[in-house]
Amino acid sequence: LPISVQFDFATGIFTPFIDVTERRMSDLAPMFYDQDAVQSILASGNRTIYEIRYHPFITSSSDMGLGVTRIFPGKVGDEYHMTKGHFHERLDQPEIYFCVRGEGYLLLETRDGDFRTEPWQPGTITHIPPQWAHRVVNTGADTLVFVASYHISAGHDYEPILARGFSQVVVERGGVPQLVPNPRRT
Ligand code: PAN
Ligand code: ZN
Repeated sequence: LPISVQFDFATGIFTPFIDVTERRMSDLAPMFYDQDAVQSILASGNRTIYEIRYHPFITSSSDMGLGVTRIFPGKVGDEYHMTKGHFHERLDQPEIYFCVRGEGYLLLETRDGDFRTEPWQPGTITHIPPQWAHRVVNTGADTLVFVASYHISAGHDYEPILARGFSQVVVERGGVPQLVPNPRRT
């Protein structure tokens, strides 16, 4: 049967949801380049960087999932809050991301090192082709909210990002967001 959920633009939360996952500083610790900043944040608490609400819409083994992610504003050192980022395990699986609130960047990279950035603002919808890793960075003072639609069998491969990160990181320099080469790769 058809299923509807109700999305609240003010909060970025839809109901009913099936699952909610919180990603805290400790979960993302290896992803940020400034490890001294990570340690000093962890010493005073383990804040939530982002959270995801899911509805897998499982009506068959070949179905779509919905995920809404809220990335809270903030920086680790000078690097903005961001998602971990991942490849899909299945090589044939794309995804649609829809920014509904906040501002930032979507970072995209292939295993061959082809790197792209998409500036994001409310209303930006990006198609993520298969075999492009994807990460969202919140450069604003507000919570960044985006809707994701993907195939439930796509799978998540975090390992390459954990090991090397993306080609570039998004940092605040002179009070404004800038993309710079990832210090973890130099
Ligand atoms: C999204 C992401 C979600 C959290 O639902 O899983 O935004 O980001 P990370 O998984 O990188 O922590 C998606 O891309 N699903 O495929
Ligand atoms: Zn994905």
